[in-house]
Amino acid sequence: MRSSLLRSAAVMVTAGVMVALGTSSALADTKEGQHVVDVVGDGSSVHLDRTSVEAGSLTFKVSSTALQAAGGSTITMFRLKPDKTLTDVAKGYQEEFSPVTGAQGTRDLKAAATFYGLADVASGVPMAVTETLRPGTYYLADSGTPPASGVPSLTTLTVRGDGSQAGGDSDRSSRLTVTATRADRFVAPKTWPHEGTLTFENVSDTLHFMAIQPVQPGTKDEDVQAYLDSGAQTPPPFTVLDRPSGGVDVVSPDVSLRFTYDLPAGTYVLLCFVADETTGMPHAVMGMHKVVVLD
Ligand SMILES: [Cu+2]
Repeated sequence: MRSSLLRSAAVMVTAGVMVALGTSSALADTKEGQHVVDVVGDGSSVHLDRTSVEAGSLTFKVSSTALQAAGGSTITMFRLKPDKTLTDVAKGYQEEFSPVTGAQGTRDLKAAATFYGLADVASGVPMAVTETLRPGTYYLADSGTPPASGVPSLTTLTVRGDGSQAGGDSDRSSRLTVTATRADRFVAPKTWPHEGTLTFENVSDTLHFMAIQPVQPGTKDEDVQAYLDSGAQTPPPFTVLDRPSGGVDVVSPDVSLRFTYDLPAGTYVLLCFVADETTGMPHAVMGMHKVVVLD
């Protein structure tokens, strides 16, 4: 799900700049096997290397053929709640992106489905998500380049089993935790390793995501807030042109996942643009941003 003003602004400015990174060591150690699913987005659809997988702790290796300058991939995975339909999700999705109906959109999306990430990626900048999934039908979409009207196409993943494996854990350990809180804030350490695995947990009662956007060194949260408050349609003065972004896509309340990333060292800002369920105001404008330094 994508409604990031900053990201859109950055995309405009970086158009034509191609970012290519080497193979990530943090990502290269992902074990191959039945619990790994390759997920490739192209900006508007998702391709999986399998149609079904056994329940338990699963690692999704998420990559994209879309350049960051073209918007990259925004890959969402969800499961319908009981008695809900894909039409309910589509309705919430379309509402979410209008300032007028954003609040209703968040409420409808939360009621219709449980969201499990996955990740915001671009060509040359893969990420991985590890989480425990129970048996059921899951849907994946890439809204990196959303259609002018309608909703992105869906790819289905069947998670098999009787649930007995669902308690399995992964050997992928995380060194830091980012918490999306009930107060619509990110709680996270100020300094991170530039590559590794973090735990992202949503302990609030609404939807959140975590875009990781590069910013100029010295950028402060007050600078980010001032830009957001200004309503400017031009890129922020702290925009960075030559470093990739990434992020964890929409996560439902009480869902946690592990996120493996490899980004160039530097200063970044964490942002969430989900609409508040009452006012429709994007969480970032309400203060859900946090500047961190990756070293
Ligand atoms: Cu949020």
